[in-house]
Amino acid sequence: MTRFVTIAAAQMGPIARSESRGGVVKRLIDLMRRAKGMGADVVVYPEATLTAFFPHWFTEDEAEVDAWFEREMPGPHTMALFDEARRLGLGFHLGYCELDYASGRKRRFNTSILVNSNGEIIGKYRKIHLPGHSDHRPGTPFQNLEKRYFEVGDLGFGAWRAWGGVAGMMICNDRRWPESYRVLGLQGVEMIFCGYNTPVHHPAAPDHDRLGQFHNELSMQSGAYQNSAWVIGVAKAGVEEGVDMLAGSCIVAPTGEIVARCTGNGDELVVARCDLDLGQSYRETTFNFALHRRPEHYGMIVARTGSVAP
Ligand code: CDV
Repeated sequence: MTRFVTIAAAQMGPIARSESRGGVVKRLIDLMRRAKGMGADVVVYPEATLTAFFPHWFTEDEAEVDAWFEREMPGPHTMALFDEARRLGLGFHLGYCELDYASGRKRRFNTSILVNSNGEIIGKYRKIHLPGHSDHRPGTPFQNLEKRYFEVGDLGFGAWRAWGGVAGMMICNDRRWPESYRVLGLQGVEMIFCGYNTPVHHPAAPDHDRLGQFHNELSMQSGAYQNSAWVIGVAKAGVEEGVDMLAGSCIVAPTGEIVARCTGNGDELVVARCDLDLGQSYRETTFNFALHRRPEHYGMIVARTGSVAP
């Protein structure tokens, strides 16, 4: 029996610093309704979807930082999104910034969730690879203070049965690390949802700028192919508070091919009917992990040459 799931990548245009959560949720609901009209079963929103990407700005004011975070999910503003998903019978993936008090102290995470078509949260992931720096660097055109505002995620890379297959999540910078995909691939994940906020300009290495879209696609296409999974990469795009953000949201098949791609810099949807069994042929041949993968031998070369990385 062939298994199909229709997935919508819901790219977001810039979100102004002054834009309210309610205003953003309205945009998300509009995209959700349009996705439903295009036959989607699940709609995938970007990283930190509910606000402007505040790690670009430095502040020492704790209250100001906390204001970018959600204390509950769903909360007063996001409840409408959950209600609409339930009404339409549509699942979704949402990236947001999470304030967590469960351990008895305040912790901040860059988080994403999977929500089923009954409006129930069925999976949660907290970003592991946090890029940027924690110190104030006022000389740069913008900063990336993720290491200051977030803790490293403590939930690992999970896998959940959803939409007739197995789903996993990663967030933005995670997509550049092969380990992220492989840990999901080893759990049999068939669809990987990944939101991103990626500036076009790389202040620490401007010579990388011209390759931004190439590296974005290279990472997701190789991750998809080498792990026999669909990868749905969804951007926050356009010029947001003076920072030009990489667009190019796309849906990558387990073949490594991009089957759908956004072409603009604003709120935009692309939809693909994804055959979850397409990965099977790769999982049973080239990437049959049980037959061909040999992790027990991977340490030998390092041991022989003695070139151990720090
Ligand atoms: N939000 C991110 O993780 N962005 C990084 C940028 C800062 C390089 C990325 O890997 O796209």
